[in-house]
Amino acid sequence: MTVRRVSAYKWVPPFAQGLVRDLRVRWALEEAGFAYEVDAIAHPDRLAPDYVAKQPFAQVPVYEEDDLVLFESGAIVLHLARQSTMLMPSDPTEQAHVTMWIFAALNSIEPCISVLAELDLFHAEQNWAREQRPLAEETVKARLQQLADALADRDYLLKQFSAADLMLVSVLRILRHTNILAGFSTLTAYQNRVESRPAFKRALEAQMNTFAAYEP
Ligand SMILES: N[C@@H](CCC(=O)N[C@@H](CS)C(=O)NCC(=O)O)C(=O)O
Repeated sequence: MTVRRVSAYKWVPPFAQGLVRDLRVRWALEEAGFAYEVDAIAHPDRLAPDYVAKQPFAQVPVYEEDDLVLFESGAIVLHLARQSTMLMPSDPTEQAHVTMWIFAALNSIEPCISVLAELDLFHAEQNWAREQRPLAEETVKARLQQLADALADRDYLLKQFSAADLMLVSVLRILRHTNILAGFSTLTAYQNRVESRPAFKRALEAQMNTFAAYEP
């Protein structure tokens, strides 16, 4: 039987709980119905040589599937999507579209959202961050408007839920410390629709349970 393992932190501060990127992998595994084990590491242990040998940037998640070792949540979710029609349809055109939207989420949307989140969550007291914030917020809003226009009145990016929605909503969640998404009713309805999936709830609960079980 295939053994699947995901690395995750034993604990992170509340601002990061529910956002750590192992959530994307847990969610994909839940959607696919694949059982998995969690390799919970203390934050400093990401720097240990045996961990860096698996994840050269000292981050979570690492995904292990028998002898295969993968890092990068996008690559891991795509790998899982190739194994389950719950995540990616079998039609080649639709598969190409899932891949395209995963890249769009990670490469065209996440970067500007991450800039804003880093200003707000790590540097809010710095003058340089206060100066940069208006432009950072404007950039995010412009990109979200383009996304809302592209999504239009569709329930999902493709005809049905796919790994593309999983990744896009995982990225939109990074804005939860702001009220920016509330300005885009199409996107909040979309996020609520995707997050109401039982597989998402199970994945989120599993990540949060790891933190709750932590004893320093
Ligand atoms: N591009 C990577 C990013 C992974 C990442 O940023 N992981 C964070 C947690 S969400 C991390 O472990 N950062 C190291 C740290 O906390 O210092 C991916 O999508 O897998």
